[in-house]
Amino acid sequence: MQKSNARTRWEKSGTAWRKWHARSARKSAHLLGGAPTVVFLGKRGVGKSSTLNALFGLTLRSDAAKECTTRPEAVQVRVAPRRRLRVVDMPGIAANLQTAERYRRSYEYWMARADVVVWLTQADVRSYTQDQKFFRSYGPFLASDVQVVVAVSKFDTQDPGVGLAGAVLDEALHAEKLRDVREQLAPYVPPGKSIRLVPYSVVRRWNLGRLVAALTPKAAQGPAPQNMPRTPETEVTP
Ligand SMILES: Nc1nc2c(ncn2[C@@H]2O[C@H](COP(=O)(O)OP(=O)(O)OP(=O)(O)O)[C@@H](O)[C@H]2O)c(=O)[nH]1
Ligand SMILES: [Mg+2]
Repeated sequence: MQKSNARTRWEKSGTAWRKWHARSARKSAHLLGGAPTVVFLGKRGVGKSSTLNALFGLTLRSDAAKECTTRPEAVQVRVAPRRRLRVVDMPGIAANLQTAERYRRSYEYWMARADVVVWLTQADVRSYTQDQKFFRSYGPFLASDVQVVVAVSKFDTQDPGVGLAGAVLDEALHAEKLRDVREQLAPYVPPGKSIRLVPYSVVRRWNLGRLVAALTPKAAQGPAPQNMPRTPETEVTP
């Protein structure tokens, strides 16, 4: 019993140290003009890679049938003439028990380095257990100043009219869905952290502008830096 308490204390202090270390690294990266890091997370197949492709004209692999992204891919993208972000496409969580454990280190690594976490949950699913478990397990790796965006993907499956010219949007349905998502996730997001919800659809290209606008962290919304690399860069990471 005593041993397990000691172990828990050790694990907690390890988490605190990693968070402190990652926060210092983020601060120095910002001082050096580094791009803020935006990490895309969510269950398998919610549309992380497709969303990044649609938002930034990338060519990340996506798949309609089986688990697809197998390692994190970090890419520098331009969101305005002198504004760039480092977006990270993550392997989805909970495809099966083996991969859930294998990707643990990647989630910890990137949660600790994120300036903004974009959590995708898809509009046509009303079960949130895995989403809740994720925030409960990895929420402690989020620094206090990290912003959380909950992107409600595939909204066309919920309201087939979204994005179609002349279609009447079902505002009551949108509000009901967003209220449900917020109520289900809010208790599991670390205390004191607010979440911003953005519904959107890649296939209808609906609300993509609002999603991009939600990605720039408040701390980086001042004057744009002067020196920027000309081409997207990719990185190999855990
Ligand atoms: N109906 C609909 N389907 C979408 C939308 N966005 C993505 N999809 C589909 O969702 C499926 C999965 O997309 P991916 O981008 O591979 O999902 P992912 O979250 O990256 O999956 P993993 O890498 O396995 O974690 C593909 O068939 C996409 O075409 C959308 O807005 N609406
Ligand atoms: Mg993917």
